[in-house]
Amino acid sequence: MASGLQLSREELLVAYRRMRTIRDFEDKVHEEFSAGNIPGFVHLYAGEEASAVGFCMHLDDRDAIASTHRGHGHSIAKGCDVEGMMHEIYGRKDGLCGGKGGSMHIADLSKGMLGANGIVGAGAPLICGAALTAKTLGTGGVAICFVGDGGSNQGTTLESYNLAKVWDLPAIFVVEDNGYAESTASSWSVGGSQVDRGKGFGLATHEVDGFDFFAVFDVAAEAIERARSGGGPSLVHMKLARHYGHFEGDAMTYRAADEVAALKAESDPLTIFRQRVTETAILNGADLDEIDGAVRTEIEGCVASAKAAAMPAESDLLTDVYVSY
Ligand SMILES: Cc1ncc(C[n+]2csc(CCOP(=O)(O)OP(=O)(O)O)c2C)c(N)n1
Ligand SMILES: [Mg+2]
Repeated sequence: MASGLQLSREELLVAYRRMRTIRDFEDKVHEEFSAGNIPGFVHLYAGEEASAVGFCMHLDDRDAIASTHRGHGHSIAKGCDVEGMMHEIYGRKDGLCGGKGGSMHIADLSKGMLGANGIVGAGAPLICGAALTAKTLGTGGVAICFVGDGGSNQGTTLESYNLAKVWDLPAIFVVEDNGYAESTASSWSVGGSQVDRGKGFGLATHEVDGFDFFAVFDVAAEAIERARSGGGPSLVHMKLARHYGHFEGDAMTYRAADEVAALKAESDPLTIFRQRVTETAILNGADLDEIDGAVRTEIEGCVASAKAAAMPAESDLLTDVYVSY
């Protein structure tokens, strides 16, 4: 695929709409959670949109992704139904997973979205399985795991780097280094370099600016093309940042008082995207404003319909417990 800046007008609008949808979805969930309207435990992805969208723009339904506990952005980018996701987060019966998974277990196998995941480091082994399936069946599919800086220290992740190389899989590990694992700074907890870890296992590696959709899109194109054409696994490391706390309710005492404000002012992936496409006159501000308005209305509609939707019935308690063969 062409470099990000050579994308067609339509493709750029799709990319922006996906990033804007993630942002508004997360801002709305933040608002609704703070008001006490959402049950459970929620981790928001706002600020990290360029990663999910930069990669998933290259994928289709034969490709698989595995996500993390911070999974809404990956799910939206991979094409999960946004209204179904909102209903799921509200625990409604018609949610994407019947209201039984909630924020941390959103999945849609028909879209190749293997799931958000409450277990840190659990995604990497999953994509080895998905990539082995794609390779064995010759589907041409690739499998991508998004993993945090904290998850990158899990043995499961490092074992998966090895397995991906040994099996020569169409697999890509995307290390989303947002600077923290809960409240622990990655500068303190991650030994050595992420890229060197990948090299140590024989993976092709890339370092990319996680705030810049176009940079991510181009690196993703290269790694995905390598995987699709039988060139084996890759690791992509990027620095990025979350706009909210680790979880909703996090007082963020470990972050400097002005850290988030500075991030929003200087490193917001949506602002960077807008600057880039308007500077180069590929799109104009009005194109993007129109999307902003449409997405705002869409997300408000999702919340309204989620609030009006039915909860699962008592009789639903024992369904989906066992697989029927
Ligand atoms: C195996 C396991 N250990 C610990 C936890 C608790 N936990 C949940 S999120 C998290 C931090 C993960 O940090 P990172 O991988 O950097 O992802 P981020 O939250 O920054 O997106 C931890 C330790 C868990 N869910 N699973
Ligand atoms: Mg992190």
